[in-house]
Amino acid sequence: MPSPDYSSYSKLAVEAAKSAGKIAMEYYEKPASSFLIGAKDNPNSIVTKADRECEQCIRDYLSKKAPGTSFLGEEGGHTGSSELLWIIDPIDGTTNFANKVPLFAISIGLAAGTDLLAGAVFNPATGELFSASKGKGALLNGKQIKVAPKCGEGEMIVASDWPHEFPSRKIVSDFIAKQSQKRRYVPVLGTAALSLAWVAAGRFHAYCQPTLHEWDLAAGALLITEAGGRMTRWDNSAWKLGNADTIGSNGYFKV
Ligand code: LIP
Repeated sequence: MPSPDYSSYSKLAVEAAKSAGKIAMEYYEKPASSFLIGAKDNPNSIVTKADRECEQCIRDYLSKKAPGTSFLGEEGGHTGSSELLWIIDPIDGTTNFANKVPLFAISIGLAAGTDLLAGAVFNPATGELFSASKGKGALLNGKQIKVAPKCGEGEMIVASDWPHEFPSRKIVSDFIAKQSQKRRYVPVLGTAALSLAWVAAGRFHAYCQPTLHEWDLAAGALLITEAGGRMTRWDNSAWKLGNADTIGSNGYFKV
């Protein structure tokens, strides 16, 4: 039996991400003081007017085009009762965004339970748009992408990222200290969604973060598996949506 085609959903995610991207870029051109709202539950986790407007724009678009679906958004939480769930990070990398660093992304994934079906990650500052649907591969601006081929341990580029919480940063600083002694490079972009997309595009061999939320990674995880890579937990066991400790790789990385 042919597997179901979810590409119409990934097209919806792409359109929603593009609309939100226009809003994000209007704010990006302005002084941050005009759109910064402040810190959320943690002093390192900030929110802006752009985050809230982008999420609303995405919710409005998708509820019109895919009526009856549910939402889980970083800013608006969980709404709806359908199993078909849009998982939204309206601006992943908000600190970069607010500081005019052009590394941030709108991330929209679609899941049924823990099954990832479709998604898009869009960086409106560079125009790079990654998309995927289950069983159909992953694309960057319409062209197929693949994870990086196997290479020597010492040639690997292994990215990581700083959680908002200080205690979890200790895990990452220990990790970066170790990895930096045996890998070619250990980048930190400041956006999980984009880092996962970059693994899918073969720019990094792995991305490792111990405390991610569903909205940081739903779309990026699908991009990686559809680009031929693998998602695991930090102990190398199988990863599923809902696990915070996350490694997205080309399939040849172990902590
Ligand atoms: C952040 C990510 C960052 C990750 C943080 C956080 P935000 O998302 O982009 O890369 O390390 O844990 O989730 O708050 O900018 O949307």
